[in-house]
Amino acid sequence: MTNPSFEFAHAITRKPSKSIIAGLRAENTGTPDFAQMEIDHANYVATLRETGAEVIELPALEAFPDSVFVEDDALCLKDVAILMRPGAPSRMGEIAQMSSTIRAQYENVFEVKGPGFIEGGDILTTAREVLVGKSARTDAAGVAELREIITRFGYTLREVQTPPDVLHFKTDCSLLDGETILATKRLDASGCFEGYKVLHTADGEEAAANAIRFNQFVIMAAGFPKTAGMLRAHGYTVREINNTECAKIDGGMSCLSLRF
Ligand code: CIR
Repeated sequence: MTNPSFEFAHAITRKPSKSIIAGLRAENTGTPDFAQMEIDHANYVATLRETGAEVIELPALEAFPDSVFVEDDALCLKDVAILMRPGAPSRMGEIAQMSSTIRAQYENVFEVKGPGFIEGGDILTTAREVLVGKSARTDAAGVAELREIITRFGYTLREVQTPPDVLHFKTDCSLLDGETILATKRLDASGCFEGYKVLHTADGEEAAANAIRFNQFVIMAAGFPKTAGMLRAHGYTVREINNTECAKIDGGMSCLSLRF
């Protein structure tokens, strides 16, 4: 019996474009080094493939600096996929570029048509529900439209709140297995994970929270040794990937793929 919240046969990624140096960011911490980013991205894709999954690698899109962050473009569930409606105006055009790939993989495809906004980074799918954090990119109308679509397929959506000044809900959390979540203390303190087992990122390592469980691996950004050690002590097989360049534009491990 597979667990669709972390056992995946497929992933979609998109190569970084040179324009990524103009990617959106909350604060300026330096220009991403494109050559390093290409190396990191190749490592990420190779790690996904190492699990046996098929990875569909899409070509770079120079017109969309943030298009490497494909997670924000769609929500891929077991039997239905939903194209998102990004709250960042510069990212809206990414959806049309993702649409045909999603439609080739799924029979049931829906689109969030608006007027609301919603980005995939604000959505955490667990074995029992779909958690959606309202944020500066995801509003109540966007959440309501997604709820209306996925309820028809038997999913339960629970609306929660992304912490203030945090880009996306999943900037601060990830799924580790069917019942276990890795989260920052600040997000867990909101009470949104009641009923789950929660492991906390180490103090000062909050940026480690954006990880992914992909088949046998927990894939996380390198440079967070206390959190990586804690996960290994809990029995997870951890793979660390350099994320210094994506981090300059607020991106992490989950943002770089769609998984299904
Ligand atoms: C943005 O601000 O949209 C990009 N620079 C980063 C997107 C990260 N995506 C994610 O957390 N799912």
